[in-house]
Amino acid sequence: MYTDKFEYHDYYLMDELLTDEHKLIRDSVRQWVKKEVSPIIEDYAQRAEFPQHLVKQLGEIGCFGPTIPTEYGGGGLDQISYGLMMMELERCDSGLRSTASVQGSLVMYPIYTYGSEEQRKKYLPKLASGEWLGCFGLTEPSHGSDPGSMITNFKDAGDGKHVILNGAKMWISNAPFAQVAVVWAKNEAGKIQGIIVERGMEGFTTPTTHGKWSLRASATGELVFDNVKVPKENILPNVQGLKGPLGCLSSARYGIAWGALGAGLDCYDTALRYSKERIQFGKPIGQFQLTQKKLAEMITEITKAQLLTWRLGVLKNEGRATPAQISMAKRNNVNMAIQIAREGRQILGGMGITGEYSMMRHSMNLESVITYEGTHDIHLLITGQDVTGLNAFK
Ligand code: TGC
Ligand code: FAD
Repeated sequence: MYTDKFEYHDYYLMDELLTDEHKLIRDSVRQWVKKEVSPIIEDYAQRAEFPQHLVKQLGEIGCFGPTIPTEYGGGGLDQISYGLMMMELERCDSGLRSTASVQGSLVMYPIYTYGSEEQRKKYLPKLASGEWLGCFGLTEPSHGSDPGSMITNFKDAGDGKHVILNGAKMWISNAPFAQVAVVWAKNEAGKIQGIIVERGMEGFTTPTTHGKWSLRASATGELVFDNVKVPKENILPNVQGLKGPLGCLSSARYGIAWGALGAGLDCYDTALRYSKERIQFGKPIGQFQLTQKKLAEMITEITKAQLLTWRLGVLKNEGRATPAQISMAKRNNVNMAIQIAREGRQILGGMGITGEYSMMRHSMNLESVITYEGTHDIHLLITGQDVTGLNAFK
C-alpha cells in the first residue's frame, strides 16, 4: 500500500514569504491528507472509485471555497491560502484537488460572483460544508477548446416562471455525484448565461464516464438536458457572455498552478528518496551523474515554479493578476509536474510502474490536468496573443 513519507522541499526558502497563518493552513491540510487520504488513495484509483466520504471532510477542513466570505460559509482567506490548500491536495492526487477546485472555483465562485443574494444564501453554505457537491458544465461533445460555439440552450417556457433547457455537456468532473450543476447555455438572444440545475429536475441525467486511465479517483460524467424545466430564479443574473465561465476558469487555473506544484514536489521527493536507497553497481543510484542530472533539473524547475506561483498569488491578492499571467502559470507548472513524473518514474525503474509509489498515478493524472481547464497549446496561444496583440483563434 502507498504510504505518505513526504518531505517538503524549499530550496529558495520560500517559507519566509509565508505568514504563520499560511503555514498553519498548509500544515493542517497536509496532516489531514496524510491521515485520511494517502493510505487509501491508491486503492480508490486502482478501483476507479470516487472516495465520496471525503467530500464532507473536505468541507470540514475548509477546502471548499476558502476565499468566499465567511457569511456564506467560506473561509474568508486570501489567495495564497487557497493555493497552498490545492498544493497539498494535489500532492496526494490530482483528482482530490479536482473535487475541491470544481467545488470552490467553478461552482461557489460563479454563484458568489454572478449570483443573486437569494442564490448565494441558498447554495453557498451547503456547498462550503460539503453537504452538497457541485459540478461545472461548460465543455460539450463538439465544443471543448472553443466553448463560445456551444449549442446547449434555454428558451422561455411560456409560463412566466421557467425556462426549458436542452443540450449536453461532456467530461464533467463530479457530475455523477453532484446535487447541483452550474451550467453554461445560450439564451434566446444567443448570449451565454449560467443556470443552476439541481439533481432530480425532470429530464436531467448525469451518466458516468467509464474507462479512464487518468483521474481514476475522480468521478467524471456527462450532463444531459432533455427539455429540463428550470425556474427562472436559477439563472445567474449578473453576467452574460463567455467572460462568465472564463472568469471562473481564471480562479480554477490559478488553483491548478499551485496544485501541479504539489504533484511535482511529491514525485521529486519520491525519486530523491529512492535514489539514495536503491543500490546498483555497489552504490546508490543517486551517486550516478545521470541520476543527479535528473534530480538537479527537477528541483530547479520546482523552485522556478514556486517563485512564479507565489508571485502570482501576491498579484491575485492585489487584484492585479491577468488571465494571461494565470495561463502562463497553469501551463508552466503542469508541464513541469508531468516532466518530473515521467523522469522520476524512470529513476524508480520497474518499481515506478507499481502502486507501491505515487509516481505512475501522478503521471496518468497529469495527462488530464494538462488537457482540462485549457490545453497546453491553448494556454501557449493565450500567451502568444498577450505578447503580440494578435489573436490566433480568430
Ligand atoms: P474571447 O473572445 O477571447 O473572450 C470572450 C470574452 O471573455 C473574456 N475573457 C476572460 N475573462 C475572464 N477570464 C479569462 N480567463 C478570460 N479570457 C477571456 C474576454 O475578454 C472576452 O470578454 P468580452 O467582454 O470582450 O466579451 O473568446 P474566444 O471564443 O476567442 O476563446 C478564447 C479561448 C480559446 C482562450 C477560450 O475560449 C478558452 O480558454 N478555451 C479553453 C476552454 C477551457 O479552458 N475549458 C475548460 C472547461 S472547464 C474544465 O476543464 C474543468 S476541469 C476541472 C477539474 O476537474 O479540476
Ligand atoms: P479539443 O478542443 O478537441 O482539442 C483537441 C486538440 O486540438 C488539443 O490538443 C488542442 O490543444 C488542439 N486545438 C484546439 N484548438 C486549437 C487551436 N485553435 N490551435 C491549436 N490547437 C488547437 N470540462 C468542463 O466543462 N467541466 C469539467 O468539470 C471538466 N472536467 C474534465 C475532467 C477530465 C478528466 C477531462 C479530461 C476533461 C474535463 N473537462 C471539463 C473538459 C476539458 O476542459 C476539455 O477536455 C478541454 O478543454 C479540451 O477540449 P477537448 O477535449 O474537446 O479537446
